[in-house]
Amino acid sequence: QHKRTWWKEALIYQIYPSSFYDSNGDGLGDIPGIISKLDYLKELGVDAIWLNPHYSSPQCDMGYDISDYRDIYPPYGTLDDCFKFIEECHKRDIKVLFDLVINHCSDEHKWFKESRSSLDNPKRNWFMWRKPKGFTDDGKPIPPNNWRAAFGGSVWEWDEGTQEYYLHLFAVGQPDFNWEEEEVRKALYEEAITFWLERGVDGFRIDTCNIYSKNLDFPDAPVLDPSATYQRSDTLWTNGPRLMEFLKEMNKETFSKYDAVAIGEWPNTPDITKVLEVVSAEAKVVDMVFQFDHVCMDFGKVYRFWPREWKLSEFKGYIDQYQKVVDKTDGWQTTYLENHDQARSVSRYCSDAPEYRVNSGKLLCIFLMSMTGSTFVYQGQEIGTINLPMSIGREEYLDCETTGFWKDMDDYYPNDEEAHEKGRRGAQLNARDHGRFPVQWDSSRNGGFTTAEKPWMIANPAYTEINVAAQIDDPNSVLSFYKKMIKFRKEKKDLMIYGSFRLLDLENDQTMIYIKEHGDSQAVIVLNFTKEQVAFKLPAELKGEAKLAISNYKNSSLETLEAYEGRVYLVNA
Ligand code: TEU
Repeated sequence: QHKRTWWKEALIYQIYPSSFYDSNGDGLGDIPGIISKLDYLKELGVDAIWLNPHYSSPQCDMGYDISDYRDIYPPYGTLDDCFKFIEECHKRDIKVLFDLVINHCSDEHKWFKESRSSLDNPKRNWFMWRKPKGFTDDGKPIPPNNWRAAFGGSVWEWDEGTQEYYLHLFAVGQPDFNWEEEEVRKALYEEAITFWLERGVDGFRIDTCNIYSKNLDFPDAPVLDPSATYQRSDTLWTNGPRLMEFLKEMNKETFSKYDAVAIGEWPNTPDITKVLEVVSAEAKVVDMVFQFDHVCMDFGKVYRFWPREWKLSEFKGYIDQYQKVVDKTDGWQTTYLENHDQARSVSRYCSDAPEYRVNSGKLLCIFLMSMTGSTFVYQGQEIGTINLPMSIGREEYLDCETTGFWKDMDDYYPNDEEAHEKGRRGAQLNARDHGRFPVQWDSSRNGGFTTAEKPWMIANPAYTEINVAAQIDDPNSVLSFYKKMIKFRKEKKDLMIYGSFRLLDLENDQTMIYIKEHGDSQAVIVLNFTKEQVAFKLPAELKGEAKLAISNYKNSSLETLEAYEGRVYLVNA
């Protein structure tokens, strides 16, 4: 059913260039810094690297605002450094995936500058320009609809020069392309994709893959927050009418010609049949997608930072759905718990208290490495790093999503201390900043990330205890556990990577127990997501004797699971 390919079996490691390793002491990570750590990654068991945007950019959204697709952000290095990075990865048999950001570019990209220069510029239609809905009594333009941008304010930015609005679903500095124009699509395929495939890149992680096709009516969003001028609207921009057509065309014109892998970001699509249309091998849209339900379940329905309680059963329900994609069809799936847009998984799904965090990190590692599909690990996850502490000040949060949200709160709730407190708390739990601080290499100043006095963003003070140097030779560390599990996953790939998945305890809010199966062999995975001891019994219907293969505790009792204990039993394997 599933043709075996490198990307299905690959352990894909995500690198955020600004925070991985600083080789020249300017406080910002860089490409030579990444190259210097490739042996570390090889040793960990990494097969492919997904590199977050490293292109020329004014950095209003950490490189997701690209001003030249064919060049490098100078503080990260030169084009030659980048080619050397590709070469050094390939030398070690590590594949290279770049980030593909083509829903929007930077407002400093030459295409946008041309487009905004006049109403009759040949590139005017390359972006989404619209007339105002009208004017207020005192002559101010009214935007075409009430959509709130992902980073706050309206999605429409007024252009004085040409007296029209342009659309930016994200930051003001990230104008959306007009994908309706064939010329735009062709230019993007050429400059953003083929250019890099010609230079040896093995595939792409495709940013905001399901929002290229817009609903051109731009209907108003329902009012979720009566105090706000602009309303949450992301479900209105996803999965638009021409999306499949665009993606199939892109695949045909680019990836398929180079046998490159395409991994799409795919939020707002809980309906698994919709996901199947995209990842089915036959459909030739993309190879796999990142679904979002399990990383959004604690976000508020109105704002990300108005948090919600979540339950393990909810999490398991999503995972169960995702796993069905691979089980029942020719489609492929991804598993991830962290990336640069998310808080740290130990803090979020388990516990980062000093007495629990090591076992929490290992438990989540067992979970990840036993999921069918391709597995992603984000930098720092392999050492079980945790969120920034609750005590850090508001000024340390640099991400435009966090600061944009706070600005909206200041505008909409100027005197409401409770609303502000709720928002602050939400950011402490879930700001993207937690996914962006420097990697903790050792216990020296700033975690050994840079020789500069100050890194570009605050280092997590936890570096004194949680760091690579302290873990690398310790057989009981989270890092050693990752190495072991990554190896185990590959050795048992029929079960772990390709095996079928059956969840046994959907309703249980303490444990997650599932069986992986391939032919006669089985693996039983048992995870206790709580601080409590939990009674436990091996499932009765196994095909033979279950032997304990992996555990994050030295001594496991048959009837009880300890706090955050995780185990893998093998049957006939
Ligand atoms: O993210 C798009 C996305 O769907 C969201 O998860 C987004 O990160 C936001 O936090 C919603 O709450 C991608 C990138 O991963 C992100 O870093 C970029 O900021 C964004 O696209 C724009 O390019």
